[in-house]
Amino acid sequence: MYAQMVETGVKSVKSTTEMSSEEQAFQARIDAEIKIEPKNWMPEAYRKTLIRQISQHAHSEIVGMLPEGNWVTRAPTLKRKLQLMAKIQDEAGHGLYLYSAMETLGADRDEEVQKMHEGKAKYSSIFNYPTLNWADMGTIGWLVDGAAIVNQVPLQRTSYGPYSRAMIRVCKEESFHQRQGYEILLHLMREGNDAQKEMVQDSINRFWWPVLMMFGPSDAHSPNSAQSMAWKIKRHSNDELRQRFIDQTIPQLQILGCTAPDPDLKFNEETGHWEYGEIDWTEFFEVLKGNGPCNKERVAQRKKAIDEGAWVREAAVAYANKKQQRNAA
Ligand code: BYC
Repeated sequence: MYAQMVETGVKSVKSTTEMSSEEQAFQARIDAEIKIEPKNWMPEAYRKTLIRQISQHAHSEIVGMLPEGNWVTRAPTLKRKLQLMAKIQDEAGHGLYLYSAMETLGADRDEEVQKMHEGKAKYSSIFNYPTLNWADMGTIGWLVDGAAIVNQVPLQRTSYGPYSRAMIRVCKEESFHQRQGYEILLHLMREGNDAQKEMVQDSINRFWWPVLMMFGPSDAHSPNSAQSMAWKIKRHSNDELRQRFIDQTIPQLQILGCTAPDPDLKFNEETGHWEYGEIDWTEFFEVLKGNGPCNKERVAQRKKAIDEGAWVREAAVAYANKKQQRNAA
């Protein structure tokens, strides 16, 4: 067992006897489903794990605005443009709640953003793929936000209070995103011409596998899962959530009249689950290393936005200082 853990990079979890008395009391609080709040004592590794996960999550929301932002000027109707702009704005809001939750752990927002710009902190792999046609806006809402919901619904019960509360609000908005995406595709499939229907299938073909990768490496190769589940930061394993997503998505795919690009996809009557083919983990790890189709472009765009927005942040700070001085006088 230990040899297998070393081979796969899975980190081991401390047993109760290996824990200090403070750690035991902390774990007992978690086991009793009492939320951990910013002023409570917490193991340094718990704090670091949360900063890593919440910052990655926040970066994903912000970088996630870019592939959709690419289509605002080309949305086919005014209604679609308004919906898309509202969705992108929601993602910015999600990023802000999450950065705030991360700051309650003592992390500095600018430093964490800088780490992402230097390639030291990750954001979701899915946003390193290009958006090539209008149907991609539907597919992102339906599949990408759909996968995000499956991952985030259990995070509403995560053990850290501020993260859990941010997730409750985020999940409500994600449900609207998922439905608006599905509606775009349904409209194209029901009212569209052959070229528009082909555009939907092409979009699903390109996004299907990268969306399945959003749930992270398989359980046997997920170094952080065991400890994060013991601390109830994560409530389900990566593979469990991936399976849940596939099971709920295939019936929606069938209603659309489209197919998944997976010849091994089949329903197992005995288990009641859809079985799926092998995920290309080489591609996943290449994207994580910065070698996906759009990694460089996305990071460059974020750096440019931060640099060009510096004067706005400086002006806001100067105004706040001036107001404080006036109020004091
Ligand atoms: N992409 O041990 P593991 C959205 C990394 S955006 C990149 O399983 P963990 C939306 C992982 O970080 C959705 N990296 O890790 C926005 C770790 O590397 P480090 C974002 C990934 O943390 C706009 C290594 O691989 N959602 O909603 O236990 C428009 C080993 O993995 C990915 C979240 O961030 C990936 N896909 O589990 C539309 C949810 N997968 O950090 C939608 C919160 C794994 O050790 N995060 N890695 O260097 C989580 O639930 C967990 O962090 C994960 C990974 C399930 C993603």
